Amino acid sequence: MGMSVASSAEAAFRSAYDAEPAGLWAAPGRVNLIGEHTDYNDGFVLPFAIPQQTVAAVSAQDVPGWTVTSDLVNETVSFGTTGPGEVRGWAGYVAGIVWALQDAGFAVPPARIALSSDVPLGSGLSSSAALESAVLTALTDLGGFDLPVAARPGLAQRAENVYVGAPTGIMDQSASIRCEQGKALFLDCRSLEVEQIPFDLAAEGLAILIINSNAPHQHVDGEYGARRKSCEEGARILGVPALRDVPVTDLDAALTKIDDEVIRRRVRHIVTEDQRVLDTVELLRAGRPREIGPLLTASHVSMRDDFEITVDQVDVAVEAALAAGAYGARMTGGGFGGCILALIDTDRTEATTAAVEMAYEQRGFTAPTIWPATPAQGAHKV
Ligand code: GAF
Repeated sequence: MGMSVASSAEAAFRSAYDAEPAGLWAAPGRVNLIGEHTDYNDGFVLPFAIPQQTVAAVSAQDVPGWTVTSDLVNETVSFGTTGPGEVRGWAGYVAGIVWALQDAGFAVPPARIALSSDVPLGSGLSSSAALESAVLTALTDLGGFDLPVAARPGLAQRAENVYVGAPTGIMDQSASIRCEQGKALFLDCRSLEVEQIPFDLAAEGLAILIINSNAPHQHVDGEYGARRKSCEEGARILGVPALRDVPVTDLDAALTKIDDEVIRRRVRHIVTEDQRVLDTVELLRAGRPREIGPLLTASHVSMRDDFEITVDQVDVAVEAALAAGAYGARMTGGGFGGCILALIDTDRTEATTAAVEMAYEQRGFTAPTIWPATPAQGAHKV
């Protein structure tokens, strides 16, 4: 799979520019094992990179400016130095990376870029972070910049927040850039410290199944921003810098200080979710991966009832996977559609897949797409 995306990017480069690229840089999508909407609350997340990736084939050019093409859209876009928002659509993510690097003081070399990707778009698997991270890694290498890996996700996040204008946290770019093969990335979104948690499920006879609900994303941008505002309001009422600063042992007392019923539920999700991440990490460190199942499912219930970011299609997939014997299942990513993940015994792959497909058919939903996920490597030169 990896090589074919790289070959496609290379072929797209040749056909657009009639030349060979100087190099190929790959960056993966991700699933988040647990820790949803905690990143912008300075909390904890535990994503891992998936084998699906975006590859950028890139060469420096001697004329000023940047040209980018993608075999997904068959469109070529050229731009010079721009400010936030000036380049729109998919190319805006590329222009955003150039802008963020320049804004950080780097002299970005003029370049030609060709992109290819097999990260499903708009499914909550971070196709945009994969694109940003591939381009950032490529331009950083080509420019010979002294930009430590730990500082890169923040720069890509700035491209997304300020240039593209999406108020997202730092999880997705961190996952795409910092994940390692066979590991889940335990990230403290305040200190940006990471711990690579061994996550070799195959050795335990376990698998993570990704179930793409194929449900159309609805109102994602507005709802995401609204959740973020409610969390900030909760922190303000409680007098803490961020909801990460409310220990789960103080939760009941904290909730009595919040009059607004909706904000109370949003706060409860974040505070309990941070604790679930810590508990999951403990169990994985202790080599007890099956036991994380109930934490995954509790996370889903919290997203469904307290944070209110699920839709019927993802709830049905979770229920069907659990009924088929999954240890745990939850929606992963920003919400309002997208993917769920289920922790299962490997030999239950077909039965679980069939159960979810059947449940979708009975409800008259568009068929889901289901495949097993293995933790892959973060951004790198191919
Ligand atoms: C999206 C955002 F981009 C992330 O920053 C994160 O908030 C996630 O939703 C929810 O956990 O992927």
